[in-house]
Amino acid sequence: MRIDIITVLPELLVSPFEHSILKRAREKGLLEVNVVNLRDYSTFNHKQVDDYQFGGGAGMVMMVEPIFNCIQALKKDRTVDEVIYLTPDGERFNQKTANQLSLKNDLILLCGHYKGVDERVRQHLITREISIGDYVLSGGELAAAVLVDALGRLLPGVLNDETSALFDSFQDDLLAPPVYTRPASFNGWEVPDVLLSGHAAKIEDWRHEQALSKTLERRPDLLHEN
Ligand code: 6GU
Repeated sequence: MRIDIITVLPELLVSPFEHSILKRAREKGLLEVNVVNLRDYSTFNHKQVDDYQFGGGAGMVMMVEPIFNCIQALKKDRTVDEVIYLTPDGERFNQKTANQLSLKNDLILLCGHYKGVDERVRQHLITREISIGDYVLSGGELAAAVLVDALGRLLPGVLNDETSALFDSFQDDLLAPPVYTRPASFNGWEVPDVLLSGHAAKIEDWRHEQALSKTLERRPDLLHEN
C-alpha cells in the first residue's frame, strides 16, 4: 500500500512511521508513506498556500490551486483509490473503516489547517472525508498519523501470529479481555487461576466472558450496533 500525505507541516510526520510495527511494514516493502509538502506546489510569492476568506471572517482558508497542482502531480502515472480529507466534520473513523481502507492500494491524505480548505477542493478533488473523533485538533497531521497506523498494522504480513489484528478490540465489536504475564503472584496480586490451568477451552471461555462483560460495562453501544 502506498499512502501520500499532503501537509503544510511535514516535520510533524517524520517520526510517527519510524518505529516498531510501521517501521517494519515499511522495511518489508508492505507500506510506503510519502510525506508531501504542499508549499512545494504553490506558485505564489513566499510559497503561500492560504488566503483570507471571501465574505469576511476570521481565519485563513487553504487555497484550491496548490492543492489541485499537488494532487495532479501525485496522480500522474498511478491510480489513486481515494483522496481523503482529514477534517473534524468528516465521517467518524472506526475499525470498520480501517478494515475497508486497508484493502486499498493507493491513498492520498490531505491534512486540513486553519479554517479548512476552499470548498471547491472538497467538491471536486476529495473522495472521502474522515474525522478521528469529536474534538478539534489544530491540524489534520496527527489524524493522518492515526489513520496510517491503524491501516498499516492491518496489511497482510505486517503483524505475526502473536500480534494478529484478529484479536484486537473492536474487530468483533468486543473490547479485548485482560492480559497478564509473569510473575503469577506479585504483592499479593494474583493472576486468575484459569489462565494458569493450561485448559485451552476454559481459557477461551473466560476470555470471551471477560470481553463481553467489559464491553457491556464500558461500551454497550458496540453490542447494539449492526
Ligand atoms: Cl481529521 N482534523 C482536525 N483538525 N481535528 C480533528 C480531526 C481531524 N478529527 C478529529 N478532530
